[in-house]
Amino acid sequence: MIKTDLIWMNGKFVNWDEAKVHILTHGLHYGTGVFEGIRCYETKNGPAVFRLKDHIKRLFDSAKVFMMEIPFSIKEIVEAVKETVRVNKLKECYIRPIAFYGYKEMGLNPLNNPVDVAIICYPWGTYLGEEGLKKGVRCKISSWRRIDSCMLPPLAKLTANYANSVLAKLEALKCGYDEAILLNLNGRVAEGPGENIFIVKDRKLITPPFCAGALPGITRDSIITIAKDRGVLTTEMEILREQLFLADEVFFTGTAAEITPIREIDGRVIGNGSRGPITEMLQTEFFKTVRGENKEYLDWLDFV
Ligand code: PPE
Repeated sequence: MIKTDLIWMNGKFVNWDEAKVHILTHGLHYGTGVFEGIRCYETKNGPAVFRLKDHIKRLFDSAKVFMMEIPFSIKEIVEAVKETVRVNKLKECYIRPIAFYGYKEMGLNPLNNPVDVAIICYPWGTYLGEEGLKKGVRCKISSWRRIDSCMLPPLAKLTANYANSVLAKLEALKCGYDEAILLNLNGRVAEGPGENIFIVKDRKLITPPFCAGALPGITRDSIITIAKDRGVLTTEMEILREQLFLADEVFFTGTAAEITPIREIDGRVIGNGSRGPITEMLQTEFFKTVRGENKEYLDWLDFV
């Protein structure tokens, strides 16, 4: 990973190498953290963070599920994110805000422990490779099922949830694939380990609803809006495994993954076996949007 200079920790900047926590940090032992993934892109008018307020609102929503009181306001965290990008003199970067129950007492009850908050910015290129972005990636339907809301809350970005994602990712990689696709407990398509998923069938988009175990993705929402404005409608509907195989196009959306086409799933070639035309159009429009070249969505950008 590429280091930057300063990390924001509990309201102060510390040097990258000094951004440490105690070994008894509650979140380390029990997964009691919440986080976000945000990207900042270079535009003609300087670096701009994409949908920053929406990401920070989601961070606070995730915290609510853990009964975690973040000791800063949404506004303070929004400003702190921009300040962290600024002090590190970054033009483009990935931004990782995290809040977690810290060190004081051991045991499952986290409520007596402090809540620590940090914001880290660093350059992060393509999530599934430059080639993946252009030609598509190969996916395996995981033998792990997406966490169900009766066990862990898939709508919240809790660090604990990512144990499920890591298991799916490991399995896919060890089997020679680029990425996993997770089904939910009912065997319907949920999402990728770190991405939402869409299929294209007869020029229409379908994506799983939140109750299928899909994170309320901000890229997902952006793509639904951009597609609609270009006459491509999205239905939020349960997706069966075989609908993936029979789709004209399939793609992932996510802050890290951006818009990544899927060209093969469990040995079945999807569509023409490469990036499909609607995926390509949406990818192009998405990249124009985040770089401030689509005037209609300028209010999604927070200039640093
Ligand atoms: N589902 C999951 C499970 C998920 O983690 C992400 C983001 C999404 C969907 C897409 O959400 P959004 O970024 O709001 O469009 N995953 C973050 C972490 C990835 C990682 O490997 O770390 C991200 O993309 O930042």
